[in-house]
Amino acid sequence: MRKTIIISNRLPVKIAKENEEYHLKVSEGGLATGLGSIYKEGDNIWIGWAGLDVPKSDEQEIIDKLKQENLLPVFLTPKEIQNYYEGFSNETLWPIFHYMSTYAQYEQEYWDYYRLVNEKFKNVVLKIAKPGDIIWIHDYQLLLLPQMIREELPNTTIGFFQHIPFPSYELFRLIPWRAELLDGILGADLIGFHTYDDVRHFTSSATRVLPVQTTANIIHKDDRNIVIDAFPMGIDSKKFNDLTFTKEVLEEKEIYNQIIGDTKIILSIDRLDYSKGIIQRLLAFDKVLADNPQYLEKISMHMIVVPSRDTIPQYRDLRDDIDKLVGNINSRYRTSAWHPIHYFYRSFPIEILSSLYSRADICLVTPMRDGMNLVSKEYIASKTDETGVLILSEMAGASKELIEAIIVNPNNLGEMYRAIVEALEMPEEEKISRMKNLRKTVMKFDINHWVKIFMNQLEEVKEEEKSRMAK
Ligand code: GDG
Repeated sequence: MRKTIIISNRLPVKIAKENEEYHLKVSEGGLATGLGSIYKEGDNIWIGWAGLDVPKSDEQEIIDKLKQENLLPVFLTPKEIQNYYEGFSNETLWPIFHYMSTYAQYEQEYWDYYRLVNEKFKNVVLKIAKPGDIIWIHDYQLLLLPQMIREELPNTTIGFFQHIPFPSYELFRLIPWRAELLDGILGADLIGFHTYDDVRHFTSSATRVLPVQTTANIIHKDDRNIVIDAFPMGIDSKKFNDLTFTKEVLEEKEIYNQIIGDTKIILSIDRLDYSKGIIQRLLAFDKVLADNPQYLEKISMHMIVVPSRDTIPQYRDLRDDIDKLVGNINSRYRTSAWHPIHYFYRSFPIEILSSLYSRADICLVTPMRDGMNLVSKEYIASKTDETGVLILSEMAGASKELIEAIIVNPNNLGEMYRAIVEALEMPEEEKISRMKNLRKTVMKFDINHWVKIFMNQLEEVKEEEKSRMAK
């Protein structure tokens, strides 16, 4: 029987040790839910890092526990995590792929570990993969894996999807190991990105760096044809829609309303990351307060920043800069009864997110670069009353689909300022008309649709390739 293998850096599970025993909590995140229809079936399986350092003596216990959930772990040492994940993935690839080249580190040791860990993943895959299987690899931590598997199992069907942007050639060429990276990705039969711009950038880098030819969105390499295409990812829209009607969320919203009354809420939710444009967003909000005294005590920004990668210096600096700026703005404008910014540096349960999404008058999503950005879609799916305004950066992949949002350039403070004022003053009918259209898109093109079209196209591409080879 042919099976499907999903591979990503992290398994969709949280493992914690309590009272000498390991406990699992399977993730309810969008990707895990969407792929749940695949990896939970029959012999299908999801391979990834278990997310914690496991002593050798405990490995079998973890393997057995995960097996019940159709999950298979790759065990990584702290040194591997430090160099492959925090190092090459997050200090080399992440800044380059998000156009922040001055942050990039080019360390030979990072690269050596990146290759070694991709090999480690390959070895786990080879323990269970058979030639006819379908393999779907996710994201920038595993760029070498498609070709590593291809060399061992030439006829396997391999799909690859990258969740972050692919930069223009002028940025990508800065990486000393650019040819090896492209070679690695091109081991796949189908390569997916969120947008056509990413497809274009990838294809352009491949033709400039490697001896390959292209016809439309097909790259010809050696005797193989590889298809590159855009698959804009959706969310579990129904879940976000339905959550807003649950008792828990309605109660949360009620408590929140009692505290803030009819203050207009501008919502901002991100992981701590310099690609998310958090500082620029605060500066624009500061200008709105400075130039519009009529809004004082009438509007508040509710800002959640989820701690992330705080072992990396730029992330710690960013956290300190946010702390300072929020303190500065609050101390200048606050009154005893009102805070301009409610800032939280931690994560919240999804019910709290849902109550905030559905209550927020404006959602301000202004990344400097973002592959897609799911927060913008979660806000829309949660606006079941069909009001609310989304302000969205043109640098987020989501801006290609969510065209009824107010689209801004996050480098243009004046434009962001005007967008916030426009959203605050927007007539109710216009808000509703925009939100209705946005909701049509988000509810229809959800995560299940995304998984289905990627998997269907992967099978089609492989069939065509097989019949071409047979000729
Ligand atoms: C990468 C790409 C692409 C946030 N705060 C809390 C919380 N969240 C959840 C949100 C959302 C997720 O985190 C963030 O997703 P994004 O898409 O906005 O950003 P990245 O993490 O950078 O994701 C991105 C994505 O991959 C998918 O391809 O869109 O461009 O960078 O789902 O809801 N969740 C909970 N509590 C919080 O406080 N439970």
